[in-house]
This record gives sequence, structure tokens and C-alpha cells, in this order.
Amino acid sequence: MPQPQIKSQPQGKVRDALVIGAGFAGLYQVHLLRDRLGLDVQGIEAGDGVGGTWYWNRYPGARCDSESHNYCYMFSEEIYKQWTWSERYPGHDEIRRYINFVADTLDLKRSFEFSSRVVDATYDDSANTWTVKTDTGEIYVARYLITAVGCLSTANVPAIPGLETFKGRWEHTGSWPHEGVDFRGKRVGMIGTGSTGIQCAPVIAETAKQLTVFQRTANYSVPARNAPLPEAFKEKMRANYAALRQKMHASPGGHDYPISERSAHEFTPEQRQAMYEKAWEFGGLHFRGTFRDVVIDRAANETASDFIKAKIRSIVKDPATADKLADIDHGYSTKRPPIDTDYFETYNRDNVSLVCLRSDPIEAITPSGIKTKTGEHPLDIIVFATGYDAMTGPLLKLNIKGRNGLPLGDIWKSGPKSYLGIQMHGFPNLFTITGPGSPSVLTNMPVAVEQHAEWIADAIAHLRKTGSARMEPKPEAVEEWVQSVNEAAQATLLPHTPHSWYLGANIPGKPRMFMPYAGGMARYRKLCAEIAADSYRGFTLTG
Ligand code: NA7
Repeated sequence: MPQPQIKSQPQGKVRDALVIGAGFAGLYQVHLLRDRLGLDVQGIEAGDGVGGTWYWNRYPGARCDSESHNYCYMFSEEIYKQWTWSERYPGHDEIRRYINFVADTLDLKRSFEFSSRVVDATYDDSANTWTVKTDTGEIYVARYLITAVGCLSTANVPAIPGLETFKGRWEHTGSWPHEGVDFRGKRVGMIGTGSTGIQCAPVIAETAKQLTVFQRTANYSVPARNAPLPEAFKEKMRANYAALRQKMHASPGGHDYPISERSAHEFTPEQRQAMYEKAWEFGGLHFRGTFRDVVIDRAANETASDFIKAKIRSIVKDPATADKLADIDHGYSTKRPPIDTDYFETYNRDNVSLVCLRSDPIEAITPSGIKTKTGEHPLDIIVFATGYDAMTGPLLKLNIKGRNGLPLGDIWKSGPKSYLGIQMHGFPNLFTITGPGSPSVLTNMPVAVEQHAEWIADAIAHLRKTGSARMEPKPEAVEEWVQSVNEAAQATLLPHTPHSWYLGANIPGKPRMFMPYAGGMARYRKLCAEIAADSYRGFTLTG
């Protein structure tokens, strides 16, 4: 078919497609569109190199919670076999080396403009193009716009009064200085005990003079049991590439480990204890899979929660500190479950203390430290391990405006609405990789990313083959999908933990809505394939 041409004479550099972000998602999307579809693709990236989330996350102890043989691209057997991970969980620097290796192998960097942040993306209805502006003053115009900006890339620095008066140094873990921070001899305060704080605290404590952890919500954590990978394991993974990929694709979370088909209620307390012990010793996110109903049945969940609370009390020697750490007000894994290396053990060190913000809230940051209700904690460095404006934050920051100049923020006023987490009504030819409404943060990310990038590339190929110029979802398809996302969440315990970032609850003023699709990656993949095969059911494709 003759390809639809951009008719007007737009201001800016004309491309076929623009991809924002050079993490796992953006790199693969550029590869697919450029090398498989033959499009003229421009990638745009705020950092001065590839890596996406891992470009920014360089805090002490930063490491992926997915196991390295799962946390990688699986689209190419050759690439899979060329890379060898050194540890069970990949550290941030090894992940960056890996992403650079893939980008270089596929010669992707030449398609990116680096050190360039998108500040505006506006749809022009008459030309059917997207105009994207960057903070370097560059303007690009293209038919297709694909966001690959990650789900956890907009740092949340809480508005605590007095931060600007602090005379010491402060950093957010999500935009850590490349040269690192020297904690030697310093009094360090760390706010936040999510996955990040739990990774960070033991490493900071090793060199800091004093570490004070400010905990708002006590959290569960299971030992990661990180270790160098044995040669035999590396060899086995290489040999079993196809089976491994198949397992990951068939699993709800995109990992290769099995989730038990048995209910926690089928076992006696003694049997359960033994099974949890075994899972605790094995370590990692597998713990969730001990029983099939850990995140869907409250009583089953309590058995896992109680087991971990007892572990905390057995590890932490000071009973008052153990009380604060084990006083957890939600069920295990109903918020993102962290895994750790010596997190609870860290509280046995003489140079570590814990402040419970529920009973002793922060009143202000002063020039010399953090002042809570009971007094001041003098500090040289404050580490904000306070998380992100998750999922919607990175997209809203792009200042996206659809048909008739409608800002994305307007249609998402009461929470994000999309079809499949991929497209929004009123925003033709805009595709959001791992957008809200897709499995994204509930899965092993590279699996979710690959599925989206491939689906989007196939959709664009279809548009070009059929001579269609525009693709956007029907309003009723969006409404139905929002309902499906809601139903999938309600079938689990996840939406019932009120202070979770899955619901947007960590950001003051953010609408409360369960954002990721909890129906599982395998089910979602099948549904997306069916929709595409059924002439892109629910989408309007116009010429
Ligand atoms: P999270 O999981 O959002 O954790 C942030 C932590 O910071 C959490 O303990 C929060 O307490 C705490 N927090 C946030 N704001 C404040 C304020 N204002 N005062 C005190 N404490 C606060 O982010 P992470 O970076 O740990 O992890 C993000 C994801 O990255 C993770 O799930 C993995 O997917 C990788 P709260 O629980 O909200 O009471």
C-alpha cells in the first residue's frame, strides 16, 4: 500500500516515529521500528546514556529484585547467550553494562538524542502528527509517538517544611549522583522503608558514623540470598533458553519460578511453617509463590504475614526496635514486597537506630537535621528513599496534549484511563509502553516491555499495510478496560491496602485508583493477541 504522507510543512525535524526513553523499553522499540519495520525513528533520552530507570538508580545497594536470568531481553537467543550475569540478582552497574551491551550490539545509540528531556508533546489533528519539543530546543514531528518512560522514574521528594534550610547534603535515591556519596564519618538520616530503603540501609550503615531510619509504614521483607551464580547454573540457563522463555511467558508474573497450585488452607500449621521456612531459606520473590492464595485470600495471607513478623522478632535483638519493625498494618505482598540483604540484621548494629513516624512524626527539617515530635535528630546527610509518583507521573510530566489540545492530565483527573494500558481515546497514534492499566509493575519488567513493544510494532505495521493513518481506542473500549482493571484488582487483596503506590496513595492529592492490571501477564498477553487478531477490536483505525 502507498504510505500515508505527512501533508503539511511542519516546523521541526520530521521522522516516522518518536520514542521517548532509552531504557529496556525504548531501546527495544527503536530496534523493532527501525530494524524490522524500516522506519525513520528518533529516540529521545534525558540521561546522557542508555539505561532508563537504571541510569538514575545508582544508590548504595541498588539491585534488581528479579533474578538476573529472568531480568533481561528474551527476544533474541543470540543476545541471551552472549551475556553472562555474575550474581543471582543483577546490581545496578551490571544492569547498565548489560543494557549498553545490547544497545551496542544492535547499534541503537545512533538513533537517540541524549541529554534531552521532552517538555511538550502535542497532537496536530489536521496533519495527524505529533510535535515533540525538548529542553534543548529541538522540535521533532512524527506520525507515531511511543512513550517508554518507565513506571518509577519520577522521584517523590516529600514537601517537608524546612528542607531548603538544611545545611547538610540531601539526595533522592532515584537520581543518585554518579560519583556516589561518601558516608564515612557522617550522621545519615534515611526516610522511607520501601524496596529502596530496605536495600540502601545495610550498605549505608557499613560506612556511616550513624544511620537513623525514619519509618512511616513498617514493611515486610524476605532475604534475597544473593550470591555469585555457579557456572553450572549459567550453562543450564543458556542451554534451556527456549524452555525458559516459554515458562516466563506462561507465568502471571513473567518469572520462571512456579507458583504453587495448593492453598495455604490445605496444610496444617506445622506443615505451613516448614514450607515457609524452606521458602525463606531459598529467598527472593519466590516466597509469594509458596501458596496460590497468599495474595487473594486474607486468612492465607495472614499465615505468610505472621511468619515474617515472627522472623523479624527473631532477628532484631532490641525488643522495642523489633516491635516497631514488626508492627505492620497490611498483609504481606499487598504492597510491593521487598527482598533484602541483612536489612533486619542492620538494626542490631550500634550505629543504627529507628524512628517510628506513626508515633513520632516529622515536624520539620531544620538547618542541622530532622525534627520529630519528640526532638531533633542532628544529621549531615538526608537520604530520601521516598519512592516515586508511580506510573502516571512520568507520562504527565511530558505535557501531552491530544486532539483539540486536550491535556492528558484532564482526562486522567480522577485516575488514569486507557485501553490495555497502551492507548488513550483522543490521543491517536500515541502508544504508552507499560502504561497504567497494563501489568507493568506487577510483573518482571523486561517481559512486559517486550510484549508491549512487539504489539505496538505489529500495530504500526498493520496500519501501514492497510493504509490507515490513525489508531485510537473507542471510548467504550476504554471504559470496559478500566472496569476489567478494577475487577482484576478486586479479585486480589492488593487494592485493600490504602497507603500503596499501586493506588497512587503515596502522593498527596493524587487520585486514588488501582493502576496496574492484576490479571497476570500471561492472560494479558493472550488478550492483546486476540484483540489484534480480531482486527484490533476496540480500536478505531481510520484512513
Ligand atoms: P516506595 O515503595 O514507594 O517506598 C517509599 C517509602 O518512603 C515508603 O516507606 C513510604 O512510606 C516512605 N515515604 C514516602 N513519603 C514519605 C513521607 N512524606 N514521609 C515519610 N515517609 C515517606 O518506593 P521505593 O523506592 O522503595 O520502591 C519503588 C519501587 O522501585 C519498588 O517497588 C521496586 O519496584 C523498585 P509509606 O509506605 O508510603 O507509608
